[in-house]
Amino acid sequence: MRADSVNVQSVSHAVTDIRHDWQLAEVKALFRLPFNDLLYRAQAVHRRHFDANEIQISSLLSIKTGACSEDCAYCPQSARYDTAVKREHLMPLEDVLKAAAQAKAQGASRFCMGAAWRSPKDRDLEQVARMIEGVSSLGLETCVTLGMLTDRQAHRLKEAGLDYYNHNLDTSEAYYAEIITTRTYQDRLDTLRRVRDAGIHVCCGGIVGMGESEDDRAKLLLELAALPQHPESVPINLLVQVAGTPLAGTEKLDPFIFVRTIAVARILMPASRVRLSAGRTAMSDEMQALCFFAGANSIFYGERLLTTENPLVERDRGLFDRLGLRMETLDS
Ligand code: SAM
Ligand code: DTB
Ligand code: SF4
Repeated sequence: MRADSVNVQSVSHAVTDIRHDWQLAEVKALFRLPFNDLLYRAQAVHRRHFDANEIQISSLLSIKTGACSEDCAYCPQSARYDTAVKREHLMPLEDVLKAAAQAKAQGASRFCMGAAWRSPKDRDLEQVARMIEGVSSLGLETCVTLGMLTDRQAHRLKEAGLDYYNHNLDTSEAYYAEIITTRTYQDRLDTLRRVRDAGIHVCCGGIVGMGESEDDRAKLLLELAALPQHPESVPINLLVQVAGTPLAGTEKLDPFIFVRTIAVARILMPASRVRLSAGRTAMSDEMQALCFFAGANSIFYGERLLTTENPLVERDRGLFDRLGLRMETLDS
């Protein structure tokens, strides 16, 4: 189902369980529930709002790679770190459309284009606008992630027909300063407001496994749930540790804490698509199944995320078959 159509099942419950006033103590209490109780609760919320066996599928393409001026400590595309990522200029339109057509043929319903920019230049934005128009005309939903935007740029993207803008808060405000120094949390919130005001759907989440505390994870989710409107899509990324980045070698997160994070996101943002995002190559099939049970109902699909690996399409199809999951189609 498209995000802009009405989810009939959710209507009667929307008034009761969509909240923007969650308190830190409540969120921490959710994180600390016995695992079975937490998952049972998340699954119940999930079923009130969604078909529990349907997964939304997006494919990613890095349309401009590497040489980014920002210092995000997790990111292989920052110019400040010596990683194996090769710099590539903005991709030609035809190449983007070829990749989008392939993603559609493989079953994706949304195509997400990412650029390693602090913020786009107006000249570049016009090229991205052509890409959005082209991808839309293939019958795919469109998403872009280009960094910080001005009001005018957000409106320009809307005019080009953009469906979703991805811009993550990444972590709690307190921990953010340990991870990124070249822009502020408030910068991120400002862009999110501009995207929302321009009438574009918001895709906003974060990364766990960066050495943050339980408090930071709770505060990230609290921050997302306190937005005036919950993001339609909430990506929960498990840090992909890339050699050369400052976060390479960070202690691995207990997988059950990752699943708990998905479950708490589902409870706090009942009608949002919770996306099991980066990090799936390091997860067992069983762990991914637990994430789906905890309320994740979208993934990135295709063998690459932006610069790092993602499970092969055949493997994901096999997993969906084994779990009886269906891929969302735009007319379903
Ligand atoms: N440059 C733009 C920006 O930062 O908003 C858009 C692209 S950026 C790569 C998109 C998101 O990818 C980041 O906000 C971050 O959440 C996620 N990401 C980047 N590197 C990651 C990694 N190593 N592991 C997990 N998520 C990562
Ligand atoms: C999101 O939250 N995760 C995606 C997407 N939004 C753009 C990106 C993950 C990137 C992982 C590291 C890489 O492949 O470069
Ligand atoms: Fe640049 Fe985005 Fe990577 Fe930060 S996350 S270094 S802004 S590409």
